[in-house]
Amino acid sequence: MAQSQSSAQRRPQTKVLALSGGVGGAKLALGLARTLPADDLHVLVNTADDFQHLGLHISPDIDTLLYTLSDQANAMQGWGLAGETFHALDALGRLGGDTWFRLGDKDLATHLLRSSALAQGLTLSEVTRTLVQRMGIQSHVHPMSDDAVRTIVHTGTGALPFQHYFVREQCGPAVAGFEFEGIKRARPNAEVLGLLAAPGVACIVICPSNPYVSIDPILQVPGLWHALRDCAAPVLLVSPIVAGMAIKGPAAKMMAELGVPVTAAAVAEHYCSRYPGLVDYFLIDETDGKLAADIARLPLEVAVTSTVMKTLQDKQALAQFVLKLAQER
Ligand code: FO1
Repeated sequence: MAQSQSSAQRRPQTKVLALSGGVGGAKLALGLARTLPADDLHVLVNTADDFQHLGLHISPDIDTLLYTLSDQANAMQGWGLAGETFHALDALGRLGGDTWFRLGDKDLATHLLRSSALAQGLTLSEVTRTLVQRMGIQSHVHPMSDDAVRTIVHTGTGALPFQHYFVREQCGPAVAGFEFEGIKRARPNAEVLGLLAAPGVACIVICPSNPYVSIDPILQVPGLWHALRDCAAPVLLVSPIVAGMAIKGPAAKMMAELGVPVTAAAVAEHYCSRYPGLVDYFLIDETDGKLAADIARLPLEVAVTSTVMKTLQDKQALAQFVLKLAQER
């Protein structure tokens, strides 16, 4: 009598794992969330932008994703909540407190709940799961690690914690390099390792986030990029550089300051050289179609589509393109 297969083995590969950080990543994550059956999307989020501020533990990339997936985000800014007020911050300013990092009144509730939960000994994954449930989000949101990893930006005028570089200095100083403090002892998210070891993953999507400060910190958590590479599912990466520019954020400026050509080809080279065998498909925008042959010399397949996401329709169209490409493999 043949051993009947478990339901997990019988179900086809339907789960999608997306790697995301920042605003660009959250856009494609939203497109995937609005395209897939609710329970099938897992998002692995960068936490190296996290920092302690005013006694609060702030997790910007997690919150940008949560607010985007729950349709609460300030769409113009990409981060923070729509319809926000800043009465608490203004009152803090009158008392001489730090107001350079704009914490809205409603946003503060998230930081207060997270900070008190962490202070009670919950892990970042546990408090993120609570926030996901309370915000009515169906997708699964996984911090890359529950251990502290902090991006330090090395600049011509010294080393800066990430938010000091990104917000207080408004990405002004020229970057010379990045360091992820704590990364060597950071343990990868166990739930994601479990997902990658099981047969249910249909594809892995590396969203169009900043390679240096959003995706590299995730991939460099010990054991993680190898687990992604060794998973049977294809890995598809969407270039964050289109026609020599970053859609949003300092990626292009950072590349120029590091002496790297600001092209989709250079992004492909970044990943192939650091994570050999990881990326199966590299997706570039139609405006960069002429680069396809050049990039295809690298050990990956190149696909050309419209990768600029302005509307929800654009986000869903790109998500559908990615999922279709993965199925064809
Ligand atoms: N980005 C800014 O440029 N200025 C801010 O004042 C700011 C406040 C802020 C508050 C909460 C939050 O979750 C994100 C916030 N961000 C702000 C964005 C954040 O610095 C970046 O989104 C990430 O760290 C990089 O993607």
